[in-house]
Amino acid sequence: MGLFSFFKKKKKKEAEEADNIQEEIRRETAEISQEASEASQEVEEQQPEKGTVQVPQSDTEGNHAADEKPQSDAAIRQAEEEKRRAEDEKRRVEEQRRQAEEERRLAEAEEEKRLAEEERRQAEEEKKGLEKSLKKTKEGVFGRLARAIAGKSKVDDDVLDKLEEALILSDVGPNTTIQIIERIEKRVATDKYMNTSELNRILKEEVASMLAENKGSDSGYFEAPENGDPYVIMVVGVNGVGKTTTIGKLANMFKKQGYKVMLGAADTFRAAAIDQLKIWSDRAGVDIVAQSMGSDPAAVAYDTIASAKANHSDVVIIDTAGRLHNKVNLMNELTKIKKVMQKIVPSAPQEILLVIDASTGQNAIEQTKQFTEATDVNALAVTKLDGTAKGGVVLGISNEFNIPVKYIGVGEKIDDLQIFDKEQFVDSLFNF
Ligand SMILES: Nc1nc2c(ncn2[C@@H]2O[C@H](COP(=O)(O)OP(=O)(O)OP(=O)(O)O)[C@@H](O)[C@H]2O)c(=O)[nH]1
Ligand SMILES: [Mg+2]
Repeated sequence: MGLFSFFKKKKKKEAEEADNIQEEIRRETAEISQEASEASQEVEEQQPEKGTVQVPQSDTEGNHAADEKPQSDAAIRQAEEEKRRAEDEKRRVEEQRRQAEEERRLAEAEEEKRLAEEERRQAEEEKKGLEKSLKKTKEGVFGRLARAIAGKSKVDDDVLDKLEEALILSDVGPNTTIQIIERIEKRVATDKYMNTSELNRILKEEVASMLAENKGSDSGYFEAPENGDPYVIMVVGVNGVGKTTTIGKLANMFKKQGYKVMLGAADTFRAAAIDQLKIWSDRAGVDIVAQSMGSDPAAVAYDTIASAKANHSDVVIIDTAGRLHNKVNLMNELTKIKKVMQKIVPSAPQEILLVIDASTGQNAIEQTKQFTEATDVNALAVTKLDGTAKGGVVLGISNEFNIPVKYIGVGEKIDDLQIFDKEQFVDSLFNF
């Protein structure tokens, strides 16, 4: 569920309110109709029965009748007047209802337009941010490639060699580079007259379709459990990759989407790590559960989940330490954290998010291998794309692992996190 779902929830509430108003108007109309029909019944009762002639029965009675007649005429007139008024009122209320309905329809259309516009603007801003953060990758390597192939009339072996070199240098990784080159070779073979200016279009198409084949790299959002339990994200990764920063950015993003977020400071190795997460929780305006330095990370995780459940939080994000000396230690620690969380929320953690630093290039791929062997990582966040020329590593990771790259970090600020969009990424990367 994303931003759009949040707005949809808001719209649903507004529609319910509008329905209540409509119901009130409908009730009012029904009451007035009832009054009108009572009034017209009264008029009918006052009127002499059709076909009967009223004959005065005696002189005295005749005198009486003469006295009563103007009274009954007045009553008829009054009843008729009442009926007219009731009918006028009914018309007025009906007109009001029609207008309210019309206004509601217009407001709905307006809101939909505003939402679409907002989404478009956001997408545009993200694309600009992404292009800016990929600047180094593009200038460093693909820029060199662009210069090398400029002026060449067709895509020949020399051009393909330079492309291969560029992909390797931008840390796409050997396996993915080979796949891309093979695809381009096929295209060149079928389309003999392809020129170099078409190369970036072809690259975009081929890389996008290569990534699309990896079904593991879809989706950016999450589904909260149906039973009201929180969705728990356990964040893992080696020292300094940007775990805590990414947690702060995620907390901010989820909060903005209307979710209730709680953070757990289960990196208890350093006092500074706890303080750092506290600062992010303040910035994002979300709750945090922390204990003192050196306390058991599993106990902190347990407290966080218990507190999140009691407070009806939607999302819990658990920070973990990056400095465990070996794989066995790491695995034991993470398993222990998982087990205690499951005592409260059996499906927790629904997400184990591995954070990797793009600027470490092939090391990031190696870390992904190691962590996926040690734990059930099911989502990836690639950080620091803004400061590196090794942005190509995202392509390699997205292509070679069956785990979706969900988020990318494009700066140190709270808003510098994007939901990874393969197509948009490829489009920005090969836009030279
Ligand atoms: N430029 C840039 N810097 C980032 C990004 N994400 C994190 N950083 C920086 O990377 C450094 C380390 O980030 P942390 O969030 O502390 O990393 P960590 O993984 O929690 O580190 P440990 O707790 O020591 O294991 C900080 O200086 C962050 O500001 C990013 O997307 N872009
Ligand atoms: Mg940290």
